[in-house]
Order: sequence, then C-alpha cells, then structure tokens
Amino acid sequence: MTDVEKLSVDVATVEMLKKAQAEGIETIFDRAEKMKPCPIGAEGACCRICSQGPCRVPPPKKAKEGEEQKPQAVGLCGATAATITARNFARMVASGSAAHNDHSRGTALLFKEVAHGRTQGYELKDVTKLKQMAKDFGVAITEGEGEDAKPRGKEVIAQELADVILKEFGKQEGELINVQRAPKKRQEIWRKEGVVPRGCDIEIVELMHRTHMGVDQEYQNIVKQCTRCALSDGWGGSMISTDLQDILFGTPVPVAGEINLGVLKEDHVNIIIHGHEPLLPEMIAVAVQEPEMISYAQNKGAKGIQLAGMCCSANEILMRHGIPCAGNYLQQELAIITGAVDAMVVDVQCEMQSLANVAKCYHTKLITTDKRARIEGETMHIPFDDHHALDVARKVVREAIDNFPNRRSPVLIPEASYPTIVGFSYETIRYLLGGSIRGSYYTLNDNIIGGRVRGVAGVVGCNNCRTTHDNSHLTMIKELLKNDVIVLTTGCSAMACGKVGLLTPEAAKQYCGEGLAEVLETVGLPPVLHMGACVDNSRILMAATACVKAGGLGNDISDLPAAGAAPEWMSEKAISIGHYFVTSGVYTMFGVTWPTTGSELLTDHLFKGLEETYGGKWDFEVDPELAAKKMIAHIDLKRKALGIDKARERVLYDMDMRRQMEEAAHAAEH
Ligand code: XCC
Repeated sequence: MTDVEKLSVDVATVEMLKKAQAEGIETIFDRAEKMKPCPIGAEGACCRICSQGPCRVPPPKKAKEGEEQKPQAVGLCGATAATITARNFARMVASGSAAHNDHSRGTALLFKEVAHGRTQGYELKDVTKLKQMAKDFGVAITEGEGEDAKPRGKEVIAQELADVILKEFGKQEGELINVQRAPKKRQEIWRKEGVVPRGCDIEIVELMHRTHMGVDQEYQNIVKQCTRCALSDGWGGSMISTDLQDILFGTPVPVAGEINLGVLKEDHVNIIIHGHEPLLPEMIAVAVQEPEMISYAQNKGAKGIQLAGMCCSANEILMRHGIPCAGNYLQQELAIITGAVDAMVVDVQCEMQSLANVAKCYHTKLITTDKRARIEGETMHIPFDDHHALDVARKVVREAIDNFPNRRSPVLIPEASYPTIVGFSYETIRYLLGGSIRGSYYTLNDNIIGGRVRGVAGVVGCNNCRTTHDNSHLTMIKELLKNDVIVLTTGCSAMACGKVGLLTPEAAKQYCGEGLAEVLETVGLPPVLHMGACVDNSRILMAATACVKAGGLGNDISDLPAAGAAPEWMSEKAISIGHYFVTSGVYTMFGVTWPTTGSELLTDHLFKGLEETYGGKWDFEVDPELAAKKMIAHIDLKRKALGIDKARERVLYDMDMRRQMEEAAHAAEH
C-alpha cells in the first residue's frame, strides 16, 4: 500500500488520500504508481505523425570502452531525433497556445455581445481599462479632437474595440497589436528574427502544418515557428483575455481570501467551479447570493451555499471577489472524496476524466458547461449561453441544491485552509509601489538597484503527480525568498503558496532575507504576489516591461535581474508559456521532466542557442532547491552586467558586521 504521506506536502491532500484509500477510491496518485511513463515518449523521441511508425529514436546507449559508438536511429522517413523531438515540442506549443487563444476568443466574443447589450448579467465594469485598451488598439475614446472633443459612450468604444480585437485572431499578415507594448529593443529583436506573430490563429495552424510528415525538417526552423506561435499566446491571446476579463469583471485589487479543502462547509450546499474560463463562474457567483436561491437551499436543509473554486477558474473568482479556493490541480478528485461537494461545475482545461468515476462513488453531480468539453459517463451537461448566462448559472446552482439531500457517504472535510491576500494585477502593483499620482515601478527598481531586493522571479504552473505535490513550488520559492528574490505567481503554484501562508504580508518576516523583508514590511506586501490564472502570466510580461520602462535596469526584459520557473509543470500550456517567456528574454527553469532529452542537438539549442538571439533560455532541474540556486546565480549575473552587484554587498553588511570587518582588517594590518 502506498505511503500517502510521501505523495504531498499538503496536510489536507494527505488526509483525503487516506480517506480515498479507506474507501477504495482510485485517484491519479494510484494510477501514477501503477503506470510508469513511457521512457521513449518522455524524451520526445517517439514519432507518431504518420502511420508507418511509430518510430522510436532514443539516444543510443553509451558505447563501452573499445566499442564503436552506435549512431542514433532515424525514423523510417529519415527524420532525425532533432527533427522528431522538435516536432513533438512544437505540437505542445501549438496545443498550449491554442488553449489560451481559444479561451481568449471566447472572452472577446462575449465582450462584443456585452458591448451591444445582448447579454444577461454582464456589464463593462472597468471603464478606465477599457479606454486604455481602446487607445492601444487605435480606437478613439472621444468624438473629435482637442478642446471640442466629446467623450464617446463606453458601449460605442467597446463595440468598435471588439471588432478590432476579433480581427486579431484571424489576421493573416502584419503584426499583433499588443507586440507594441513590449520594450522597443525586444520588438526589434523579434522583427529582426522574423518571429513577430501575425495573428492568433495563423501561427498555430502554420505550426501544425510544418510538423506534418515531410514538411519542416530543420529543428532550428521549427523552433522559430514555435516562437511565433508562443508569442501569439503570451502577447496575443493570453494578454487579450486578461485585459477583456478585467474590463468585464473588474481589474483585481488586493482582496482577502482563503485556500484549501477546508473552505468547504458540511452544513452548506457546496459548489465547486473548476477549469479556466471565468465567464460562467462570474454569474454563478451572482446566483449563489440571490435571496431566493439561499432560501431554496435552506428549504432543503442546508444553512447556505458555499461556492469555491478549483484550478484557474478558482484564481479568477478568488482574486476578483475573494471567493475561496478549494485547491489546485491534484486536489480535484480529493474535493469530491470529502463527500461534501454537491456539484462540481467544469468548463475547459485541466479537468481529469476520472472525475466522472469518482463523482459516481459519491453523490456529486459533475456538470459540464462548455460545448468543447464534455466528459463521458454519468455527467450532466448544462450549456453555457452568454445571452442567458444568469439563467444558466441559476440552473446550475439549483441542481446543486437539489442534490444536497442526496449526500450518502460519511462527510470528512479537512480543517486545513489558510487566509490569503490575492489580486495583484500589474496595475495594482504599480499603484502600491508608487502611490496614485506617481504610480510607477521605479520604487521596485530602486530597491533592486540598491540591493535590498536581489531580483524578481515568476514561479508559476501546474502540479504533476510524478513529483511530491506542492513540494517543488514551496521549496523553490522559500529558497528564493531567503535570498531576497521577490516572487510573482499564478496558476496552481499560487495555490500551493496560499496553502502555507506565503500569500500574507506576515510571511515576509518569516521567510525573506533581511533586505526583502524590510522592503515588503514598509509597503505591506506579501512576499509572493498572486497575479492570477494561467492567462494572467501576461500580467507578468507587463510587469517586466514596466520595470524596464521605469528605468535603471537596462533597456530590455533580458537585462532584468529576473528568472521564471514552472517546477511542477505538466500541461502543454506550460510549454507555450515557458517558450514565450524565454523568447521575451527570461531565463526559464522547468522541473520534473524535460520533453526534448531525446535530442542533444535540440536540447542544446533550447538551453543555450536561444540565448544568443533572445537573451533568455530554457533550463531544467529536478531538484527545486538547486533550481532556485541556478535562478539566483542567473539573477546575480544580470546584476553584475548592470553594474549593481556591488550595491548588494554593501546592503548585506550591517553596521555591526562592517565594524567587525574593519576590526579584523585592522588586526590583520598589525
Ligand atoms: Fe492547469 Fe491553470 Fe497547470 Fe494548474 S497551472 S494545472 S494548466 S490549472 Ni496554469
């Protein structure tokens, strides 16, 4: 029997795994034990893009002394390991970008309907951001110019903006408009390399075409199209969806929340929303607060309705409304195993198919809501419809309430949950650092230059059942904080942090080096800033750009003392995200496993070659502490290149230490 204590560092997860074991419920952790990953596929060295294979081309065993080294095999068509692994890597980028860009298209279509007043329940909430975005996209916010200019109505601006934005998806030539937000030097690099994305869709289609049998067979050229495609995600689809969601649902500001399975309530109707798109969750959040709905729940014997999130849908409603988060990716089955979840409502991405089986063992209704994402088995489908979104939300909530009396197995909700402060949009960080009038990232830069803050790290991404749940995130982040590196986070990593209290201002003193703690305590910020969901990694790009523009730290993202990481990544989206960070100039560290080890050539190109062009590069390290140390070493290299390495030495020695050093020097002289 598996020792469940070793599977996760999260107490709630371990408690639920024990319950699962006692009740004979199989989870992803059990399946991971039974099924080992295919070693050839794991290296990216299996080609199955035509029916003559699959061809396997793993690196040959090292020859013994005196024996001749066998060459690495090629596929039946002659495709080399470099081409095969590059194609596999590329298809991960394509799928990951597709997930974000399609999410974004959905948001843009909703935005258009809201602008025309054809939806139910939605409104244009953040008009300041609407106007800012309109300016960026060349949409006039006034009628006429100069002194005679009259303001245009928000609906008119939004209607025009929606049309411009929707064109970004199908654009065939030119450049994605958001590319202009990047530092000038970065734009020049992209243009020189010919990797500026033309549209959100075309880059994905072209990448799929190029990786078809017998098309692009030069790994560097395939990676080049990966770059265009990934940039169409980060600076395209993801950034557009973040901005539009802010306009529709409000730009996040710091709000208190709570994270972990302990947020579920035994005497309440518990509804979990799980997935990525906040469109329906926003309406469910409204429906559960309606007095008729609450009294309907009370009529069924519940004290009220508890809404909680899971995965990135959770991040979306947590940071905008403070709605509690039940957990991250590896906790989805476990939430149902509490026996207290009356409905789990899913949209798209990261929903395990096994949920249907687990739900069947309890009373939980598994409700799919997106036409693109149905789950086989005893599930219910209530399709999202933006024209009647609130009615759909009410229907979902009523299903959950009706299911409350059907609870059968003993309910066990772990006590664990932790208060958090979340909602650090890029705008909020600017405001908190610089005040409302002089809002600027310069304060952060100033502290980096002065050495109190050593650098910035974005630690993001998934959980992965091939490594101890949450452990790599937390080990890496604690090591960074100890070394005065402030951490920005999104996705499941953010939740791992929340569960142990890293998202509270009080954590600064406990976990940070002296310099960072001092800065954070002055401004009252937590040491790890929760910036949102997967698509909100675009907020990190904007924050990095703002640092560059604030001055003093070079003139491109690649000059910043910064690094990125996804220590427990598992989804294809993570590869797309990683690749747009690398080619935006960031040193990016991944953990658990690396999908191109089947080709040394390709791996070298990603880990070393790209740096010459983009100033950023991929890296891979399983040990999270060592990975953090490598990130810190990279940050120090950048500090040195900026000529600010000495400042840090000065800060690190306080008066006492300096006196001792002087005394020691004096003693040595005599
Ligand atoms: Fe999914 Fe976004 Fe990964 Fe978590 S972090 S496992 S993608 S929910 Ni983006």
